[in-house]
Amino acid sequence: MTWWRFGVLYQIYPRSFADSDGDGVGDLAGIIAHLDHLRGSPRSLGVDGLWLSPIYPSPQADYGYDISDHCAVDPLYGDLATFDRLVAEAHARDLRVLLDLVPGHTSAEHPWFREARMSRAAPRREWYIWADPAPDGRPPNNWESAFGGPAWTLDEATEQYYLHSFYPEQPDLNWRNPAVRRALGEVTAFWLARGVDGFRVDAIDRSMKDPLLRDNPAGVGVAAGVPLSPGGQLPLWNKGRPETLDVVRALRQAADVARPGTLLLGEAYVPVDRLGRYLGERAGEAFDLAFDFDFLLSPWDADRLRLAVEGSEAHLPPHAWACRAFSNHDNPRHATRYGAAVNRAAALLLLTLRGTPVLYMGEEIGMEDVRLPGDARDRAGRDSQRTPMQWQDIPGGGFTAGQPWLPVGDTSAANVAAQRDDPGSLLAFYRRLIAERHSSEALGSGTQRMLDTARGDGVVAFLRESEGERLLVVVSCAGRGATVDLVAAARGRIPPEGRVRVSTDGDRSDAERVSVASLALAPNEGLIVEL
Ligand code: TEU
Repeated sequence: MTWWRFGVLYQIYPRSFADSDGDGVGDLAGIIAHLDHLRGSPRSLGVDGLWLSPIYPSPQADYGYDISDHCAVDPLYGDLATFDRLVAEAHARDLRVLLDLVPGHTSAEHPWFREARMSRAAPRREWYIWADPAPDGRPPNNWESAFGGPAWTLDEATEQYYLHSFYPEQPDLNWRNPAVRRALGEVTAFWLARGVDGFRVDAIDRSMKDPLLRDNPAGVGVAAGVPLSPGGQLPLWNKGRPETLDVVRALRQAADVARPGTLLLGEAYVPVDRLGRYLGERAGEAFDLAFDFDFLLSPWDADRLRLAVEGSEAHLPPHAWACRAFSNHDNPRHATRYGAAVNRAAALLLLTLRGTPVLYMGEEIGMEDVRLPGDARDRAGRDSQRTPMQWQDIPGGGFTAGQPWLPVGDTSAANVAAQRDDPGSLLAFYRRLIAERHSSEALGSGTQRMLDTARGDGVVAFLRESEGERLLVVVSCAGRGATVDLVAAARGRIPPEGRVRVSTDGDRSDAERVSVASLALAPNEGLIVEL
């Protein structure tokens, strides 16, 4: 089985992971110095791969998602030699490295766009998407940027609007132009030649737009889970277009030519029943994985989580494999959304489900969103979940010796140093779950079957089975104790008793025998039971 099916991925937001030179911003040398946290020592988490949010030269209007040079490292973070050292050090620990590939747009400062905006006849004009103003001078249509406001900005000099799905500083590339496909293919090859193992591919659902530039309708009466634009519009014509599969195929081909087996993990904010479009009809044709945002955006509610999990199992094409995270750099942290009381149960759920789990830096120590005193840095309001990694309980959190670019949260309990050697810590619990996942065939690759627990019980329960191993996972999402009959929920398919393998509840001992016909659960308890 491929490494990423068994594997656990870990997202690093480079600005905020570790600062080696005291400028208050994280950097590659800082990451290298902390690789042991991830893998390679007995106290490591034990993850299999890391994903770095963008490290390329950038004016930082969208903190690196506005790239001005795809084939270099921003001096804030280091240089190519340091990057090569990072890859070597990671590989020496058997830790894979994924970069963030941003195919949909560049920075407005990118030489391609500077050239494109020089004149209507500029050779690279058609690398971006231009349109004449409407007869009344307004934008060509009503499309909205994902961050709010019109998705069009007038270029005064050439008197045409350019399209930007995100900030005006991020003009959209024109993926209908073969030269753009080639250029991004070359970017992929550049980094694969430096040894990277794959890419997380940014905002793929925005890469294709209606060539007629038709107006979007208002999002009235649409199904829950379909994300609307900030102004309430249904992004029918500028997002999730069927032609997007061509873009993914082009990236796949470029990656395979440079290095077969490259992992491509796509980001598409679409309901899970539409993810298949990005995964192709056959394995190896498109993305290997695509984030399940129904899961990430679900509240801590048993019925909703069950639906999200079963939705992905049922809707993904048979060759595909789910990919789930509870937190990332774009959304409030789950410790804050759900409350710290459920951190362990959430970890147990994420790390026992069939599919590749992705951790967001800091969740393993229970980091929470940090409320900022005014002065936001990110215009889209995402600073709170991007604050520095908390290594130690000292000023600067062990992240920096200087002034951190964003304030450091409460480090009194949530810090790596305090938790690393404490067997009762959240960090130790994550380490344990990852180790279980690696050593258990049922958890790594076994089948999954949800038990039909009663609605309102507040319990998610499922079987993970492989030849010779049968595990029952039970997670209570209820803030009160509950007693459930899982034999009935399994329609009699399981024995009435089992043995505890892992529990979120310190009061239970490993190998304790429990009745699953009448299982008494503590509030927000999670359990792995061997049947
Ligand atoms: O995000 C894509 C995306 O759809 C975001 O608009 C997302 O919906 C929003 O941030 C949720 O708050 C990716 C990156 O993850 C994000 O950081 C970038 O800003 C964006 O693309 C543009 O590159």
